Amino acid sequence: MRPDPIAESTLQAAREALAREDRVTVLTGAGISAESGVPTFRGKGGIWRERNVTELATPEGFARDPKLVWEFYNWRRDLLQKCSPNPAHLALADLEKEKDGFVLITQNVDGLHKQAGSRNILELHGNTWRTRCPGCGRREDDPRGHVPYPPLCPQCGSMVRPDVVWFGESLDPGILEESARASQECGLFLVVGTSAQVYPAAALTPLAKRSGATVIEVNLEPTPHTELTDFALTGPAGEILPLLIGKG
Ligand code: BV8
Ligand code: ZN
Repeated sequence: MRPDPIAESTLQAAREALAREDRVTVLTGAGISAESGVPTFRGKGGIWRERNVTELATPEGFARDPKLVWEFYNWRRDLLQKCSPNPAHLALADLEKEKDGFVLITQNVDGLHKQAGSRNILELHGNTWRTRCPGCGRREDDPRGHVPYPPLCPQCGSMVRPDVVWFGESLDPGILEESARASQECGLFLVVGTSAQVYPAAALTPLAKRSGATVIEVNLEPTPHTELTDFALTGPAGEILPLLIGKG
């Protein structure tokens, strides 16, 4: 079902609020990559709908069955290889060029923001194109689709893992602190395509609001944070973001 078209006056007011603010922080979730063909996690067809997240996205699951977990991440790598940035990613890369104080915080691990040309990116949950060795800490960018199994560290021989943050694992403290600061110090906080259910990422929107930022949300449907927002723009990010930054 198509959401009601956004009133032109609401979009215009949101566009003006964005245009007059130089300190802009953006938080994105899986929804911004949906129009690139990347499945989301909790919506229809979502990744977690027919899979057991505790088997696939926890350190316990990896310890129990690393082959199953690598099959899951290889499935996502193969799929992502066919995906490219959509107009929403490209709009954020354009926006960054126009703002002196721009920070992009993403929960996504798909690497599409970087491919779209964004530069100042904080990847809260890591990146599926990078592997990390639990034995010696060695990290490697590995753009191959399929990682042959078993992927062993060339340095110490341990089994390497996707360099992503699983449930029950702490986020990188430096990235989290920079994200909190960017949420506190911005004048406008734009949150796009997240169901606002995963913490600590989901704490950033209320933090921005409490710190006095104007909040714009872009989503297909309301979220637990919609009532916090100054502007809730309902519709696909690939259509709304170009309009919002005045390029659509
Ligand atoms: C931690 C791995 C400290 C990488 C992911 C009880 C209460 C509160 C918190 C907890 C709790 N129990 C446990 C916790 C903590 C837990 C948590 O928050 N659980 C939730 C589910 C209740 N968090 C953690 O474990 C975090 N670590 O807390 O560390 C700690 C340390 C030790 C011991 C204890 C605690 C780690 C969180 C990171 C988990 N890793 N993924 C990967 O393989 O991807 S999370 C996973 O969800 C993804 O990374 C994803 O980024 C993230 C968030 O999902 P969304 O991006 O929001 O995607 P979703 O599908 O949900 O929503 C899509 C949205 O887009 C929808 O709103 C939809 O309407 C919209 N949309 C769709 N299409 C479009 C669109 N919008 C616009 N346009 C479109 N076209
Ligand atoms: Zn190693």
